[in-house]
This record gives sequence, C-alpha cells and structure tokens, in this order.
Amino acid sequence: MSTYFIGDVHGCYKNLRTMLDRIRFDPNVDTLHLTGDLIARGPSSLEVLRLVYNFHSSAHLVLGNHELHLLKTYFGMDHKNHKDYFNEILNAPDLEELMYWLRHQPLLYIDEDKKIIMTHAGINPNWNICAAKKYAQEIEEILVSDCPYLIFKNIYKDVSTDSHQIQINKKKLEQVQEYINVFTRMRYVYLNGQLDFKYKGAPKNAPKNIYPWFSLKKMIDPTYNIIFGHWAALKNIQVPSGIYGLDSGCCWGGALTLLRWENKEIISIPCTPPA
Ligand SMILES: [Mn+2]
Repeated sequence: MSTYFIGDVHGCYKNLRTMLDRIRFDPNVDTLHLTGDLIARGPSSLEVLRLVYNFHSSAHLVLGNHELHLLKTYFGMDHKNHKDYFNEILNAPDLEELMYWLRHQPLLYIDEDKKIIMTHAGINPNWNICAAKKYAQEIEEILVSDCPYLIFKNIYKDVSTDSHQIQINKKKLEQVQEYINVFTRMRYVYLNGQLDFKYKGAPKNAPKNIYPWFSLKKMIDPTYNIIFGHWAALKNIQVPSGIYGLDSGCCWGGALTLLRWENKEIISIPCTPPA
C-alpha cells in the first residue's frame, strides 16, 4: 500500500505506463497523486486522461494551467492549438464524461494526516492554509456551477468581461483570476506576494526583486509538506526541505519523476525528446 506523487505527465502516456509498471502500481491498494498538466505537449493526452479517470478514487489530481486551457477550449472560449493535441480529446465519444470529471477536480489537495499540500504551481507565500482553502474553493465552486465558463471570461486577461452577462461581479472574477494564477502559473513572486510573469529563466539569473515562490518565508504552517509541478526548468535547483517540485520536463525529453511518500524515494524515468 503505497502513496505516490507524480509530476506533469503532459500527454506522455507511454512514459506514464512505464512508470506505473515499474512501481507495480495497483489501484486496489495504492494511490496515485498527480500534480496537474496531465495533458498537452505530448502525443497521447486522451489516453492519459482516460487512464487516470479509470483509476477512480485511487487517483487524486489537481488542475494545471493546461487542464484549464482544455476546459476553456471545450467551452468554446479559446482557439484550438494543434500542438496541444486537444482535437483528439474534443472529438472523443467520452468527451462529456471526461470534461464533467475534469471540472470537478480541485485546484488544491490536502492530506491532513500526512501533512501534504499539493497544487500545480505552488502556494503564495503570503497565504495561510485557511486562505488557500478558501481561494481554491472559490474557483472550484464556479467550475462545478451551471456557468463554469465564467471563470474563463477573464482567464489570462485576454477576453473582456461583459458585466451584463455574468452573475458574479467583475471584481470578484478578477480576484478569482489571481487565485488561478497562483495555483496554476506562479513561479516568481515579489516580496509582497504579487506574481511576476515576465521572467521565466533560472533563479540564479533572476532580477533582484523577484524570488521563486518556495524560497520566501511562508505563512503556511511549516509542518505541511508542499508538492508541486509546473516548473520543469528548475531541474537540479535546490528547494527547501519539505517542498517537492516533481515536474522534470517529461514532454521535452527530460524525465518523468515520481515520489513514493512512505520512504521519500524519488524514481525518474528518462523520456524521449519530441520528434
Ligand atoms: Mn503547468
């Protein structure tokens, strides 16, 4: 009976299968936690979604920016990007079932017994656990509501909000957008907790006034461990103890990384670079 955490799979179904075979994953006794971005970039997003979906309660995932992009596309609010291999999903006979399942997945996963927090990108250093739960819940409530598309009106600030059509006020939507950015896109933050999206390089060359979110003193109770994905470029950069960045750039020919919680064993399998 093992508890596994795995980084961003990004449609690399074969690599995921290789990993699950290697650890002899048994959904009847083991649990698999995924840091989000199961899809896009790699060739087999639909297979990855179906596999995880069929694990039912043995799998726990948090939504990444690419799941939100897929949902946004599904709701007709984004252009399909052929590189994301979304067409196969959007034309699948089980599309409705998969999208219903996906929009009922959380942005934040917490295991109180093991003291583990998992999100796709991380936790804003200025948030305590109550704030993080409240903000995730606000996003999740809209996603499972009758008008989940509202959340995408503002997403990435590229669609103007029509205040006549929405039941949630514009200010609220903007706040929710900020929370989404923290949970799914954050890398660098200013000391006041504001996010920076301009710089995407390695921490050693970062401008002096921004910091990797995990390097700052956090409001979150330090007894919690934090597990995240999203930041493949981190590679061998040291993160503080109790924080685990599991995205190792599987879809770019890096590796797929898994953590077995019980003994903190890290297992990496090399992945083939895209053709
Ligand atoms: Mn991501």
